Amino acid sequence: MDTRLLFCFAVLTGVQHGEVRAEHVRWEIADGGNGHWYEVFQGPTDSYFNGVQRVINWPEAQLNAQAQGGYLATVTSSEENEFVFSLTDSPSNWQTDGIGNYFGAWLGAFQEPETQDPTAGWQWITGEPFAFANWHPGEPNDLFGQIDENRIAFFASESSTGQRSAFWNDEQATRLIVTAYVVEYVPEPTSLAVALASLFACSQFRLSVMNQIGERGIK
Ligand SMILES: [Ca+2]
Ligand SMILES: [Ca+2]
Repeated sequence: MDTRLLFCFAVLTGVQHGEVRAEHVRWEIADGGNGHWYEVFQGPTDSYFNGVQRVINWPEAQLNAQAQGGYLATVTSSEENEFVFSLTDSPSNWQTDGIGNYFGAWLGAFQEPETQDPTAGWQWITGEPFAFANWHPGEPNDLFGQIDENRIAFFASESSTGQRSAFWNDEQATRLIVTAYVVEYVPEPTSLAVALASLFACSQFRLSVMNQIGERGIK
């Protein structure tokens, strides 16, 4: 078969390839969003620490996010925060330490290790400006100055914000209490354009084949 025909066949039958999976949720531009896709994951079924199943630390969560083709969600506005939190707002994505603290999903923020001021130097892993923050009352606190907490996860305190909230806590990167993480995906901007251009090329090719047939006549 002509390689161009093969290519056209591949394009026409393979447009679905690489499409975002159904469990992804898009923050629609029509709804004031950025058009990105988001997905909540939980830690491995066989991970277990201190009575909590599916625990995962921040570095592993980020590695998994990258393996999925995304990154831990970067939450750069109150609107994005509400949207991302809403995806995680179910008991299965939260764990308690048994003394009134509730730990939600990891987000894609970090602070250089050993930063003395718990509020200083926060960055998003994408390099987007860290201009918005939604700290829980009393956070970030490096656990009252005792531990270098340099990552961010959703957090709630039963006495003040209930069992789930859109507030953030600074948390140790390697701590095993968080069981969920949110992956953000930027859609491939060229995929649709490539498909459309390919379809146009295919239709042009088909026209030229038809013209050649017309010129030669069908025998
Ligand atoms: Ca983002
Ligand atoms: Ca903290």
